[in-house]
Amino acid sequence: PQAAAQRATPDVGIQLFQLPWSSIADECEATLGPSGFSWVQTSPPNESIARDEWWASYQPVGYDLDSRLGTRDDFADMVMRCDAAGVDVIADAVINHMTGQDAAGTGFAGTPYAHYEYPGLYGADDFHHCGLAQGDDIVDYTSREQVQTCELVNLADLDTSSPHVRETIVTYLDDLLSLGVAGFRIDAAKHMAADDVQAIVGELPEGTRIVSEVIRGGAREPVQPEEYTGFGEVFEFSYPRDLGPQVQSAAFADPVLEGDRPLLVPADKAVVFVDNHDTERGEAAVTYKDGPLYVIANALMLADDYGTPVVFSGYAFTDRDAGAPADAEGAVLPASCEGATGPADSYLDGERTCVQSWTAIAGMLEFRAVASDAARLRGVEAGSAYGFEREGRGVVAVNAGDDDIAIEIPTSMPAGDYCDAITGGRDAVIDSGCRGTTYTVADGVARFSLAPLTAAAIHLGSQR
Ligand code: LM2
Ligand code: CA
Repeated sequence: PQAAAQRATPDVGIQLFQLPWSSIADECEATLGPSGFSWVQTSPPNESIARDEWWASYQPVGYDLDSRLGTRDDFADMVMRCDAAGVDVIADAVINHMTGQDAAGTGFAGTPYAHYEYPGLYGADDFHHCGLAQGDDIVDYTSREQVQTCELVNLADLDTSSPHVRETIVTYLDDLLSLGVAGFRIDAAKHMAADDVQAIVGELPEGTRIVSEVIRGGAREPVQPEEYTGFGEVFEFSYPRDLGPQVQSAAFADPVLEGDRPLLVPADKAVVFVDNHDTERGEAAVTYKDGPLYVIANALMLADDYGTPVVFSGYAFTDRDAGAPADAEGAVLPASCEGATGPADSYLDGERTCVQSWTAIAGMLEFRAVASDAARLRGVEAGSAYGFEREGRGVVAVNAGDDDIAIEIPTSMPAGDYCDAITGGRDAVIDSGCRGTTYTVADGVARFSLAPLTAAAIHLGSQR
C-alpha cells in the first residue's frame, strides 16, 4: 500500500524565456499550477527597441507594458490567471540601463527615443558617463566604479543614485505590482551599487520578492553577490558551475553538506539553476542541447537541498542572437507545449523546449514536494553513476556515463516496490502498478540498474 506521504509546497520557479503572456497564462493553468511550480519568471514586459533579436528585450525604451510578448491587458490577464492557478509572477526588471543603439529610433510600441533621450522619462543628465579614455564602456571588472557607473555593452547607464531616476524606476515597479506581480528579477544588479538597488526596492511594499542577478566573478572582482543579500535573494552562479561540469564529465563529487556551502551565498538567499537564457548561449556545461544529460542535471538540482531551484525553458537556436518565432509585426508567436514529455533528439530552430512539461520534471517536483524537508545525505558514487537520499523520504540516482551501471544507495525508506518519478512523472503510481520503471528497496538499500544517460527517483509518495 502507498505510504501516506506528507507533502509540502516547495518553492520552485520556472523561467519561461521569450514566451508571450497569453501562452504563459495557458501554461500556468495547464502545467505550472498542477505540477507545483510556485513562480514563473517572465521576460521583460516593458517597451523595448524594435528588433527581432531576443536581446531587444534588454534595451528598454520606456515603461509602458507593451512589448513583443503582449500588451498591458495581456500581461494583467496572465498575472490573474497564473495567480488563480497558484503561480506567482516574477517579472524581469531591466532598470540598470536603457537602450544601447547609437542611432535614434522608435520602440516596439511606437515611442520615439534616442540614446540618452527617453521623452517623458529620462534625459542626458540621468545617465552615468564614466568617460574613460576608451569611452564609456566597462573595460575593467576589477574596478567597482567601472562595473557600476560605466556602460555595459553601450547600454545607456542610468544614474541609479539620482532621486529622479529612483522615483521613475519605483513608479514602474509599483505599476507592475499593481497588476499583481509578486516580485522581480533585477537584471544586471551587479552593475548597480547595492545601496542603489536597496534604496529602490526599499520603496516597494513589504513582501515584494527580489532576486538580484549578480554574476559571481572571480575573487579579483570587487562586486560580490553577498552585497545584495540584505534585501532579497540572488542567483548563485557557482551552483551551475559546479553541477554542470560534474554531469557533463560523469564525475561526481559531493558538495560539503553541513550548513551553507562554502563560497556560496546562504541557502535561504540562493536561487539556483542549471542554465538560464544567457548561460545556455555561453558558459553552461549542460543545456537542452544535451537532452538526457540535461534531465540528469535538473533531476539532481531538484532533489538537492541548497537554495530555491529555477528550471529554464526556452527555444532551440543555432544563432545565439535569434529571437523566438514572431509574426510580421515582430510580435512573438504564442506556443503550446501540449504533448511534450521529454527532450527531443533534435530541434528545429525556434522550437520550444517545453521543459516545464517533461515527465521527469513533473516527477521531480513531486519528489521535492514529498522529500525536500528531509536531510540530504551523503552521496554514493559508482563509476559514472551517483545518487543520494533525502533521509527516509526519497532517493535519486543518475548514470551520466555510457555503460549500464547498477548502483545501490543505503536508505531508511520502508522496504517495498516504488514507482520511478523520472519515467512515471507526477502520478507515477497507477492501479496496475507503475507508469514507468519499478525499483525496489530491501534490507535498507535502494537498488537501481541504470542504462546510460538515465536517472531514477523514488519517494514515499511513489510506493506501490
Ligand atoms: C543581462 N543581465 O545582466 C541580461 O541577462 C543579458 O541577457 C543582457 O545582454 C545584459 N544583461 C543587458 O541587460 C543581452 C545580450 C547582449 C545584448 C544586450 C542588449 O546578451 O548581446 O547586446 O542584451 O540588448 C546587444 C549586442 C551588443 C550591443 C548592444 C547594444 O549584442 O553587441 O553592444 O546590444 O546595442 C554594442
Ligand atoms: Ca550601472
